Amino acid sequence: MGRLSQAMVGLVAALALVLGLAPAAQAEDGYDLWLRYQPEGGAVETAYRRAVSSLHPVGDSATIRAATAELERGLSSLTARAVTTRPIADGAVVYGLASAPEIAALIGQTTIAPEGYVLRSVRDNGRRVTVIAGGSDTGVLYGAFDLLRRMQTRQSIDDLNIAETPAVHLRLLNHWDNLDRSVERGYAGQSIWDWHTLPGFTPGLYTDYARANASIGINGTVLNNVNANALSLTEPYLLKAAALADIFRPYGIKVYLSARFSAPIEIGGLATADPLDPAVQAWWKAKADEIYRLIPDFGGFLVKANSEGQPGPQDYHRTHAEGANMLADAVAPHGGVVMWRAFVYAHDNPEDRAKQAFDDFVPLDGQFRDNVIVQVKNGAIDFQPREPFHPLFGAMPKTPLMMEFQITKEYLGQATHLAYLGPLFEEVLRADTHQRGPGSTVAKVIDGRLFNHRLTGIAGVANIGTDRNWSGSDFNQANWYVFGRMAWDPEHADAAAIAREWAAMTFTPDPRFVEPAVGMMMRSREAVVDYMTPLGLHHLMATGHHYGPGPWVSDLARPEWNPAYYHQADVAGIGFDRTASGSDAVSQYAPEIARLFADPATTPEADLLWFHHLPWTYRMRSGRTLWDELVLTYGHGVDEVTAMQATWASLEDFVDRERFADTTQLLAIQHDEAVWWRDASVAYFQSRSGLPLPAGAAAPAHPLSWYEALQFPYAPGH
Ligand code: BDP
Repeated sequence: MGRLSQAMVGLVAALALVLGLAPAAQAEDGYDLWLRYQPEGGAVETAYRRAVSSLHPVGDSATIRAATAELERGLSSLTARAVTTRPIADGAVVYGLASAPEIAALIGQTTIAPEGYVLRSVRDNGRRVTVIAGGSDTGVLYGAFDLLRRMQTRQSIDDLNIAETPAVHLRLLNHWDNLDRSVERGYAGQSIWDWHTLPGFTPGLYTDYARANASIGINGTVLNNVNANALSLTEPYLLKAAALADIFRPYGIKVYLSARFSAPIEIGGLATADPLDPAVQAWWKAKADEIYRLIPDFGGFLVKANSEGQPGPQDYHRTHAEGANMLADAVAPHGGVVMWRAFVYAHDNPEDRAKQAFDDFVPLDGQFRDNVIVQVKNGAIDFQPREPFHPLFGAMPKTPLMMEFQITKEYLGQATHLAYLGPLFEEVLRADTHQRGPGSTVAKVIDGRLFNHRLTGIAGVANIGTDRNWSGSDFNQANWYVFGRMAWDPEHADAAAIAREWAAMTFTPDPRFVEPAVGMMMRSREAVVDYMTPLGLHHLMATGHHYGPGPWVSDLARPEWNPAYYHQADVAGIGFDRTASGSDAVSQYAPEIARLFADPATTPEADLLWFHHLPWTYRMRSGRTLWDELVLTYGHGVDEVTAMQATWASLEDFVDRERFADTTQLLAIQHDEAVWWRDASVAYFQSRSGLPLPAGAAAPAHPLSWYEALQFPYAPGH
C-alpha cells in the first residue's frame, strides 16, 4: 500500500471513530465470541469509570483468580484504562464468598445457593462499592460475568441489587467428538480436543473454551461422542481427559465421558458386558475408581445404549434400568451421575419410531437409582426444525428427566444457514404437558419442580470446532450462547431478550443494529421450517449427511430410514397419521393434549402433518387447500431469507468488514439453498399430488430428476 493510501486509511479510521462507527474499522474474526469488552467512548463509559475503578478480591482460589483475570481484562477494556487489584477504594469491585466476613458485612447475608450470587451496589464508609458475593467460588465467577454482561449491554451498574441462582443443576455441553478429531454432525472444523498432543500440550484455546462456557453458566462437558469408543476409558485417554479437567476446574466446569456399554469386553478382556454379571459390575467399579483417582471431580457417564446399533443391556435381555443402575452403582461412591439417553429405536421394532422411546422407558419409571437421570431429546424423532415436545416429558414422574437439545444444526441448515435456535428451545420449554394439570410445562419437568426432583439437567449437543470463530459462523455462536443462558433458568428464559444481549455483545450495543438484527434472528428458525419442512412435515433431509432435501428417498432397508416413511404422500394426501386410526402416538400424551392432537381442527397447524394424514384438498384456517398452503409456505420461507439478506445489507455500517462479508456470503448460500429446498420439495410433492401450483407460485427451476440426481459424498459431519 502506498503512503498516500495508508494516510487515507488512517483518516477514514479517525473519521469513523468520530462518527461512532469504530467497530466497522476494526478487524474481527469472531474468536472473542461475546466476550469482546469493547469500550463505548461516551457518557456510559464515563459512568462506568466512576463505578468500577479497582478490584478487591476477598479470599483466594484458582476460581477467584480466574474471576480477577476476567474482571481485569473486561473492566480495563470497557473503561479504557487499567483496572487492577487494590485495597478497597471508592469505585471498588469487592468479590468473594458470601460467607467471608468482609463480604457478609457488606451485604448482610451469608447464605447463597452454591452456584448462586448476589450483585449489589453498596456504601461502605462513604465509598461506593460493587459487591459480588457467591455461594461458592464458581458463584463469584458467574457474578463477575454478570457484571461484565451488564456493562457490555450498556446497562446502568450504579444501583445494582441482583440475586441469581441457576434453576437446573447440570448444564452441559455434549460433544459428539471422535478420537480421530472428526466430529459427528460437526460443521465447524475438527474437534477442538487434540487427543494426540494431550495431556502434554494444552493451548490457550482450552482456557478460552472454559471462559466462554462459564460466562453463560455451563458447568459440565461430555468430551466424547455418544457413539463412543471404549478407548476413551483406557488410562492414556483418561490422563488426557484429566488434563482438560484441570484446565476447566477453575471455571466450575466438570468433565464427563460417554461410556461404551461393551467396554468390559473391548478393553477389559471379559466375555460379556451383561450388567447383572458380577465380573462386569466389578470391572465398572474398578474403572470408576481409576477415573476418580485421576479426575477427583469427574461428573459421570453419558450412555447411548441399544440405539442405532450401539451395544446395551438389551443385548443380554436386561432393561435400560438394569444397565443404567450398574453404572450408577459404580460412580455413586464418588458422587457421580449417569445420564442414560432415551433416544432409542430399534431396527427390528415395527412400531412408529416416534413411539419407541416412550414404550421402552415409561414401564421403567421408578426403577432407576437416585443418581441416574434419563436424557430425552426435545422431540420424539430427532432434532427436526420443529417437533411437538417429547411425550416422555411429564410421563415418568418418579424419574428425573433431562433435556437434550442440539445446538449444532444437523437438520437446520448446518453451518451455513442463519437459524437462531432460541425460539425453538423456548417453544419446547414452555410447552404444557398437562401431566399435573395446566401449567405443567416441560421447563418445570426439567428444573425438577413438577415432581420434586433434586437431580436436574439440560444438555446441548455442541456446535464447537477448530474454526477460528468456533461455530462455523458468527451467528451460530448465538446458539451456543442461548443454550447456556436458557439452561440457567428454563422456565423464564426469553429468546428475544437473550438474542438482544448476544447481538449487543457480539457486534455492537447500538440499538440501530440490535433491533433489526434481533428481528432477523427471531424469524430465522421459522423461515427454515417453512422452506424445509412446513406444517408438521419432518425428516425429509437427504439420507446420511442430512444436507439438502431428499423427500423422494424410499429405497433404504428400514422403513424409518426413508423420508417417504415420514411424509406418506400419495395422490390422495400427505402426513403421518399418529391418531388412533394410525400409530396412535397421540395417546402417549396427557389426555388434554392427546385430545387436541387427535383432531386436525384442534391440532396447531404448525404440527398438522406430524399427527395427521390429510387430503390435499383439506381446508386450512386461511381458507386455502392444504396443497396450496404447502406450496405457498415453502415460498414464504424463501421470501423470509430474502428479507434477512436485505436486513443484513442495511447493517453494514455497524459491523466490521470481515464479519459483515462472512454473513453476507452465508446468507447468499442460505438463499440459494432455500430455493433449492423449495423447488425440490414442490417438484416432488407435485409428482405425488398431481395438482397445479397455486396462483403466484413459480414453477421449480429444474425437473424433479435433476434434484434427485444431486450427490454430496463429502458433505461434512457424517
Ligand atoms: C442423530 C444423528 C446421529 C446421532 C444420533 C444420536 O444423526 O449422528 O448419533 O442422533 O443422537 O441426530 O445418537
